[in-house]
Amino acid sequence: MKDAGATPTDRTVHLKDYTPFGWKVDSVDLTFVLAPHATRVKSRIRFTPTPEAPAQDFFLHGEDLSLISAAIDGTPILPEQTGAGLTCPVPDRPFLWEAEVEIAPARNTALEGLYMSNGMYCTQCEAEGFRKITFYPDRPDVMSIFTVRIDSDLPVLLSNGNPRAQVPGHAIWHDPWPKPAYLFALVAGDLRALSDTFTTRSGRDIELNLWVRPGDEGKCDFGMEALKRSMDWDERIYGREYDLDIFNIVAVDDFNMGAMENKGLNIFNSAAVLASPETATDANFERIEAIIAHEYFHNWTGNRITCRDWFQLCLKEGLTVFRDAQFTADMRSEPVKRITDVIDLRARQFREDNGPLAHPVRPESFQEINNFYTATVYEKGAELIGMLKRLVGDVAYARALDLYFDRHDGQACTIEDWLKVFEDTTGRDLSQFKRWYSQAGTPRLDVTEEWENGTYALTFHQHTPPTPGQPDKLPQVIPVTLGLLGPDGTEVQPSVLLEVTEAEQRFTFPGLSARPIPSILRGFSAPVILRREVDNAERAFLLAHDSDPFNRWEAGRALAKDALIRMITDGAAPDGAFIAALRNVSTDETLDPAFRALVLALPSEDDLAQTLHDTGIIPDPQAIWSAREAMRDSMAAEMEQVLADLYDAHQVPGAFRPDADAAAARSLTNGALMLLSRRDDGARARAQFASADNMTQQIAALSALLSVDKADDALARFATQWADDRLVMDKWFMLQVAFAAPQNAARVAERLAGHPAFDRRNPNRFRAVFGALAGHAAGFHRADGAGYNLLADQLIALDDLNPQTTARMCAAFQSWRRYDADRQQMIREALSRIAAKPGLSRDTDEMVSRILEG
Ligand code: B3K
Ligand code: ZN
Repeated sequence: MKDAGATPTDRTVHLKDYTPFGWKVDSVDLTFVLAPHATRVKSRIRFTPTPEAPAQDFFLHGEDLSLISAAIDGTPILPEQTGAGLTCPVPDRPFLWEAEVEIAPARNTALEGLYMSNGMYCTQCEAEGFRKITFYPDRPDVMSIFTVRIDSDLPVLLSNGNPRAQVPGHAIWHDPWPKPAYLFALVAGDLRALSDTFTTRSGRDIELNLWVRPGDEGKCDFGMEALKRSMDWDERIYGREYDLDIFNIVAVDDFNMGAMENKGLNIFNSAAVLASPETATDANFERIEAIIAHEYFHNWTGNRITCRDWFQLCLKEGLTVFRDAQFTADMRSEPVKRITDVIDLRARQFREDNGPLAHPVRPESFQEINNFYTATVYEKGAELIGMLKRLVGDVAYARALDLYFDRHDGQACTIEDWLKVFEDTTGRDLSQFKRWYSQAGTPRLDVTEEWENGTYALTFHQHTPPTPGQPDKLPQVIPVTLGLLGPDGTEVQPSVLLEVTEAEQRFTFPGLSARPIPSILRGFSAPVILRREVDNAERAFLLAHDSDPFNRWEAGRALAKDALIRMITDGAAPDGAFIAALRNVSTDETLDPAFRALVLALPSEDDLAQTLHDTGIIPDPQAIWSAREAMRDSMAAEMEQVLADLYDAHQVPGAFRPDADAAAARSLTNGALMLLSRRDDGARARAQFASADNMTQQIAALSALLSVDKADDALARFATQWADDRLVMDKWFMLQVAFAAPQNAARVAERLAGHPAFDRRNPNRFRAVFGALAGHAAGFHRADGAGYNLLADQLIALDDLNPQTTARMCAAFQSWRRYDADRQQMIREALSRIAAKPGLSRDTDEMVSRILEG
């Protein structure tokens, strides 16, 4: 094995070094005797040499394990151990490996491997956590059949697959589907289930359980319904049926990310699955539905077909994000889903792609793979699938996917395998498309136009800026969906797909009676930055007339940005024409209220900072903050009556329902409430807070009161009402930082970190406070560096406990080179202070170095 003998702090793994493992694992039998400080794990693993693999030493990964005993074919052995694993001589024929190790789940605050959360045992093995449970070839291309016995007095004992025995004191689980170790899971605790059944289209009854801690039983209904909708959707749309007798989901309070797709035993951050009308917002419901779907869809895209190595992570993640987005679009509104996905893509992925952390969708090297579960791998990875589908068409896409499932079921695959099914299905050469996987950075697409004798021409010029380690880029294939509108707003050229493959390329449209107005990159058909000289009259025209909802929203967004940038750079007054255009859209009752709410929301501070930076201006976070405030004041003043009418007209009567229509109406009324509070001193918000019978309305009212600094009473009442609800209290922590005035944000975060209910060990709580600080651009970038210093202190303290969450949150500093010399200097000092911490984790070390050096 490549990393045999490497020390944990010095290992860069390269895609080009991939070599297959020299043994096949025929079966794995594990026995767990659970105890918080001394869990015993016995393993019996059958290995068979694979003669076709290159010769290599036998090496098993293992970290933080106390080896009690090991034997080969019953003969005790003394393997040679390093911090990364062990090695020993093995016979050149099939053999049985047996080992017993001891681990201490109660001391595992990293939340990777086997750990404890509120008295419950649970696991997180992706990417490389299984090696903290027992010695094993912990790599995704080693797939095997697992049988697991759990000995414990706890009432609920779960693992992957189907149950074989469940009696007081122990349980046995058998998973008939070969899987890599990263999909292993174990849960044990005093849990309650909401149970249900799903009948597959071939008529098999599947037992479904959503397991929660006592007290959370009332928050399971929505998750269960979402699961059944996901199972049905994957059968209908992708022809994929579930393949075990039972599907378990467990909610865990302490979890590093959203959820995990372990075979037959998905483990969820409780924030990503528990919901009731009283405790969860519309946004929470939508996110929960998407994550349940995402993890369920992994059963085929990830589990039945997995990744050969971790460089191929986007093979399962990009595809599964794409599938969950299709699902959400089907369940809710397709245009609204697309617009919100693009907002998120620009906020997180474009930021990553345009800074020191830029990396290809398929990275070529890493030190710590957990640092590559990024917006680029996930969200840009999903965009690549969307482009592929656009390029080959829906029918060919469906045929290619069928071939992928037929050809690769049970295998650990690569991006080459994935592209090959498209090539074989369509006959198309995808070698240029493949550059999307290897070239980092967001392509810039400059467009110029000509109009002569009834012919309209568009010339595209593509260029991708340098990124760390990649100074020069080749042209990529960019699918550009285009429509042309006539002067009266009718469509003279319905949507067509242009394939831009050259550095420069021209397309002509003859036979037009008048110069058309182009609607370019409809539906955001490629993840690029489109640049074109365009005036505000044309933007207003598209906002009023474009038949493509995405570009309609995009035109409004461009108007908003232009107005705000003029306020920031020239001290201009808020643009009356922009506000008039907003008034027209927001009162157009033919439009989806959710779409109107999106048009009313201003571009984020970070978006404006990046836009300024792209035009060569150093962004001043305080000036950006003030411009948005002033714009909101003007919107509220000039649209007061319109907003009041919207607020009244779209109230949703009756009991709370989390469906898309009701959520859309609430997003519009609550968007209006936010602005109206600037005019009525918070009167409406106070009334809504007092009468709210659901969290969406309560949080919207509280946020509106916070935004006008009138929330003291409401905050106190909220804290009393929800003191015992962890997830709701996370919102209480988060909102106070998010709505603090810029000069106060760091101070509020620091005060909250001293609150008795603050718990650094709980990632949700830590992120509630410090994720909110990092997201508060003007507060985080306060001129005296208080935001930087506080976050650095907190990350230094967290690193000993939880390297994964610490490393992730270092990304708050990634855009540092945009800012002025003083801020850059302060950020460099904050990062250097983190880097100098004795015993810094490999995770954090890699992130800080990349940010500083990239
Ligand atoms: N596959 C997991 C993420 C694992 C993250 C490991 N650091 C969740 C998901 O993408 O579905
Ligand atoms: Zn995933």
